[in-house]
Order: sequence, then C-alpha cells, then structure tokens
Amino acid sequence: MSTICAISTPAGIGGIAVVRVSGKDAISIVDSLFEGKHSLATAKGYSMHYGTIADLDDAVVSIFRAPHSFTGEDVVEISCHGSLFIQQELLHRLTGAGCKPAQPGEFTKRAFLNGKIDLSQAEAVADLISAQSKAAHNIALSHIRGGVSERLNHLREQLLKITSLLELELDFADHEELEFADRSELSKLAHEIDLHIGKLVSTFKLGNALKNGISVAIIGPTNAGKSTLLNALVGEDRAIVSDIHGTTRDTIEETVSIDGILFRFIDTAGIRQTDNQIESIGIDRSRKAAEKADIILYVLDSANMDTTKDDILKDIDTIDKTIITIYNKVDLLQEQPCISNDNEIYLSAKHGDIEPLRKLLVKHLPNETPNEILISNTRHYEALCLAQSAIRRVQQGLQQNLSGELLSMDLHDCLDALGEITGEITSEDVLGNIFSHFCIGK
Ligand SMILES: Nc1nc2c(ncn2[C@@H]2O[C@H](COP(=O)(O)OP(=O)(O)OP(=O)(O)O)[C@@H](O)[C@H]2O)c(=O)[nH]1
Ligand SMILES: [Mg+2]
Repeated sequence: MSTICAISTPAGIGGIAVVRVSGKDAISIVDSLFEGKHSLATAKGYSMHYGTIADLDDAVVSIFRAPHSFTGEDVVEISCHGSLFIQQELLHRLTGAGCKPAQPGEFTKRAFLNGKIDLSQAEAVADLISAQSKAAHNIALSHIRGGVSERLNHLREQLLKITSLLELELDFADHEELEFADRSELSKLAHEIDLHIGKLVSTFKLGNALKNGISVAIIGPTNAGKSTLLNALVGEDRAIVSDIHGTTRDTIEETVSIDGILFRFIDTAGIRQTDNQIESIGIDRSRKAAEKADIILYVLDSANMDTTKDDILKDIDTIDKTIITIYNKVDLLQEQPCISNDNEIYLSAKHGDIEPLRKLLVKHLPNETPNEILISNTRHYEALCLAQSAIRRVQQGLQQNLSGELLSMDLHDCLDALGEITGEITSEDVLGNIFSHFCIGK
C-alpha cells in the first residue's frame, strides 16, 4: 500500500497546520526532508522532534510507529506554520519524495482496513467532526468508543453459535433424526435478538434528530407573530416582521442550540385563503415543512383568535407529531391567562419572554436513559430493519417447523445485515460511498 499525505487541519491560514503522512515509508520520506538533532529512522513511537524543513519552516514532527497509530501504519504528523504557501510547498515536497495525495477519508479507511476500528466507529469519526451540538457529539463519541459495535458483536456471536449448530445438522443430512440445535433454545434466542434489535431501531428517530437537529416548524395564521417568535428564538432580526398579513412568503430556517441540543426552527408563510399565486406556493411550503418537522409550534394571536386550529392544520398530516400551541401577544390581553401546560403556552414573542418555551421544547424530547446507545446513522438503521425482518422470518419458520436449511438462510441474512454495520460484511462500493463523504486529511 502506498504512503499517503494530506493537510489534516482546515483549509486556510492558521497559527499551525498539521500535515499527516501514513504508510510504510512515512518515516523515511519525512526524514529525507527534515533536519533535526537525530535521524528519524531510529526515533521511537510516540515521540516528538523539533527541526527544520530546508528553506521552508521550523517544524515539530510526531512519530507513531505501526501498529500503534490511528491508521495502524507508521504515521508522521508534521506541525508547521499555517501559511498556505508552507502547507502547499510541504505537500509538494512530500509527493516529490514518494508520497501519494490522500483521498477523502483515506486515513480512516486504512484504520478500518487494518482492524484498528470497525466501520460504525469510522463513520462516527465523521460524525464527531461534524457534530454541531453537545448531544450530537455525545452520540458520536459513544459510537467511536464502540458502543454500537459491542452490542452488535454480542448479538452476532449468539447467532453464529446457533447457526453453526444448524449447519452441523445439514452436514449429517442422512441422519434425519439428528438435531444439534435445540429448537426451543433457538426460538428463545431469536425472540431475544428481535427485542434487542427492536430497541436499537426505536432509538433512531431520536438519535437521528439529535444528530441533525430537531426540526421545529412554526405554523399558524398570518400576523400571529411567527416571524417575531423565530427572531426571539434566534436572538437576532432574521425574518422580516410587519403587521401586513402575508409578510413571510418562503420558509426561513435557523439553528439554535438549547441545553446542548440542536434545534432547527423553520418560520413559514402564514396559512390563509388567498388568490395570490406566490403566497399559495409559500403556504404549500408551510404545510410541507410542518409534515417534515419533528415538532410543530402552532402560533396564534391570543388577542385575535378568528381562526381555529382545525382551519390551519386541516390539510397537514400531524399523526405522531408533537404540537405545541402558542398563544402569542399576551401583552395585549386585559387579563393574564392562567398558565400553560405541556402542550400550550402563553407568551409575548415581541417582548422576548420565550424562556418557558425553550424549557418546554427540551422537555418534549424523549428521555435518553444514560448509557443507552442511540442509532443515528441511516445506513445502520436500514441494516437493523433488514436484520429484524430476517430474525422474524426465523421465528415464523420455527413455528412452521421449517427445515434447518431454510432457517439457516434467514439466520445468515440476519448475520449479514448486522455484519454490514460494523463492516465484517462489506463491499468496495459501500466503503467507497462511506469514505467519499469524509474530508481529505481525515
Ligand atoms: N403586541 C404584540 N405584537 C406582536 C407580538 N408578536 C408579534 N407582534 C406583532 O404582530 C405583527 C405580525 O408579526 P409577524 O411576526 O410578522 O407575524 P407572522 O405570523 O410572521 O405573519 P406572516 O408572516 O404574515 O404570516 C407585527 O406587527 C409584530 O410586531 C407580541 O407578542 N405582542
Ligand atoms: Mg412571518
């Protein structure tokens, strides 16, 4: 395998840039460009060396010797000054000395191929880098530390044991009476595995929402104060506010972190009957945004309630959605209404008294049990669904007294689906697809 190099710090000017080199010639190639106190050829792993790169820069070189490195190969990280010229020139010299420029995610791909991490951990590295909130960071970190892998490996081990017993029966097909794999044992195990997989599958909605941000659509009649509410949540004048009905025409999305959780608020065009073509398109978008959202904030003008909730939400599929009704503009009411429950809240967006709403939004998220593994990756979710239907076929097959041969086929489908998540079963296409989404240098 070739020795690769890439800039691992973000593109641009910085105090320091790190150029990473990995492969069997990493140390000798860097040694040929670097003048330090001693040659790098004899440098120990986990050691750092100060020196110069001729006519270019001072640098600190960190040595990681195989297999004790991220990629499992010899790795050298060169920390130099972060000027664009230095970074490019250093890359140029490295490729001149025999390195190949790394492909996106190639360092992590090598870590996977060399057995340092499994596929779900490799994917979690990308998630960790792109995490925008504490919640997303926590999920990625638990996956990097092997949370998902551990669960899946345990399930696979149990399945493999029973599958091999079934296959032993097939080897002795002439002796029909032989049954190595106890069917009631298998049935119990299949049921347990079904439950385990089901539990993981059910965490996806929350895991995915926490990773990508919980989407919250702000819906309601015109002039209710939806844009004012968005601005209050974001803390800046993001959307145009006016007392003209139908001010907002298109959806406007902004992210806000509340208690370490990322929310994506979507302000929408007020819903009303209109002949205006552009406004109608906007209203269509409002409905679509509501249908895609995890939570709907249904905003009303509490001083002027001439539309009903049904009028506004009638064409929107709200099944399984959390709807919080917001009675806005309480400052205009003679009497302060007595307060709010988990699905209704009185507030004045204009006066920015939105703290109770922020608390309510967080309260509406399902509680995570500590140490629970959340599935946040669509690929994992789809593979788990496949594994679940395969294990259910096994259960049905057992009820129908199907032959060991047929049972073993479904068991293999289940094993394969689980193995795809951690990368035990994989294809070049899947790998290519996963790592092409990484940045270069990771
Ligand atoms: N008194 C009072 N006025 C408010 C409050 N919230 C919004 N308004 C006013 O209500 C009017 C409409 O506000 P917007 O935020 O533009 O309303 P909208 O729901 O986005 O309206 P459309 O975009 O037309 O659908 C503006 O004049 C706001 O200043 C509030 O809490 N109290
Ligand atoms: Mg508006």
